[in-house]
Amino acid sequence: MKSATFISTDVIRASFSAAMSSMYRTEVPAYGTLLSLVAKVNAQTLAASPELRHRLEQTDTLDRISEERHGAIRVGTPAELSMLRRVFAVMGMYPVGYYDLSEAGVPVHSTAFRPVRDDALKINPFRVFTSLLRLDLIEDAELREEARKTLDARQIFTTNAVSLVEKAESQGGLELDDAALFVKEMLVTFRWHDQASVSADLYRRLNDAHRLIADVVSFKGPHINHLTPRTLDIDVVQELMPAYGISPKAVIEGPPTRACPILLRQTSFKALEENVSFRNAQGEWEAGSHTARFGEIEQRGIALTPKGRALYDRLLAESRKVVRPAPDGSNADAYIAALSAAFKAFPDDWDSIRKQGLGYFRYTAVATFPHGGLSARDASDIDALVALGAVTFDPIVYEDFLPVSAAGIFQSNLGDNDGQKFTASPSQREFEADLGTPVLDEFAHYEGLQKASIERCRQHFKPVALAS
Ligand code: OOG
Ligand code: NI
Repeated sequence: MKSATFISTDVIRASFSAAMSSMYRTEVPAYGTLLSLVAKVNAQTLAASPELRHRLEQTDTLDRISEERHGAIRVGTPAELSMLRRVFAVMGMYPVGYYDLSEAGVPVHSTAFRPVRDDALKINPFRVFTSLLRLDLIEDAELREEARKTLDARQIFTTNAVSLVEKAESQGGLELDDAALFVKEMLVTFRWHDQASVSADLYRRLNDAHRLIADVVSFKGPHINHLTPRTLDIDVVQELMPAYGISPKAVIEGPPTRACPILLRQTSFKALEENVSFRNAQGEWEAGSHTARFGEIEQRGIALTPKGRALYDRLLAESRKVVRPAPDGSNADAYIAALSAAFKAFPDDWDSIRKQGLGYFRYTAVATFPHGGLSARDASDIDALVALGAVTFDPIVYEDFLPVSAAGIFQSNLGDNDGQKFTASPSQREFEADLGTPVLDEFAHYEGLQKASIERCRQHFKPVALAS
């Protein structure tokens, strides 16, 4: 019997990412503009910094940059979330991290589906920030039930998509034709619907409870709400956006501008007001509008250790105590000044970040370094190897998200008067039960990558240690 040739999950993901990008470019033309702007700035940044280009080449991470984007969707039920987990697994994407947004007044909790292995990230790092609506946070019991009924009645996956997921699971992969069909069928789930599945009246009531509830409940599917390209210099893109006809939110989320980028910096343009129709009591379509889809860009920096992350969280909180960024941007300059002042306490050179254990690094043995030049003790001590120039180190890129930034991005799309408060109630266990699996702990994962690279260096210089 001829054995099946399965298409690699990385190839399916790359193909899906490209298909989503081209769909979103048609749906939201400003996204296309943003892509060209980011490509231009990235090319300029690389041309101006041969050192950066060299490090990206050395770590085999240059090519992925132009392919790199993340998207976001919001679903309404545990069944939708757990089916998504199975869908993303077909593309080699797994849930990493738990984000509680209720703390920030947004009634969802989330994870990020993304490739995990290094080689998979290099081929295509596409990720999807996925939020589950917290119906339990809707106070009005009647509205909550109406929302639940509406959600339970919809099917966001095509019949073909579901059978292909089942097929991939039972055979252990998909062959070429099935993989192509899978990508096509899955696009249907993420596309935009300009006809709401609820009445204008229910939409209004959901919207009054929270804009996001209306966004999740009122449509046939969880339209992709943004796709975010990665830039190598977010300050330049932010400054150039207006000249390209795009008006960005007033402040960049995350850490301030630094010589050594940490974690993640993001900025977005406001959600578009789009025409949507609702059925009225007579069954006729009525014109209305909905705002959901927006544009975002991001710059990624080093993944921080729990110690580095605690420092980051503390400094961010400190600066927000001084100035809280107003949604209308009126105090943007004061916020940026307070942020920069607070972050003076975060070392801004790779060596200090490394020595103080604030960030994760990948260590590489310098192949040409003579083994004979090392004592056995030095050969097994990573700090000694670094000091002697026998080993180099590169920051491990943060591949995940930040809840405060995510909340800022959510908020910038909710308008100024959507300050509804929800009781902060992280419930990772419930989320994982709904998802059908635990999420991967991001810190443990980065730690593992760093450790493995240290072990490779030790192995490389082991002959010395054994010889003496
Ligand atoms: C997701 C917002 C979070 C990010 O980059 O932090 C996000 C959403 O609006 O659904 O995408
Ligand atoms: Ni985003």
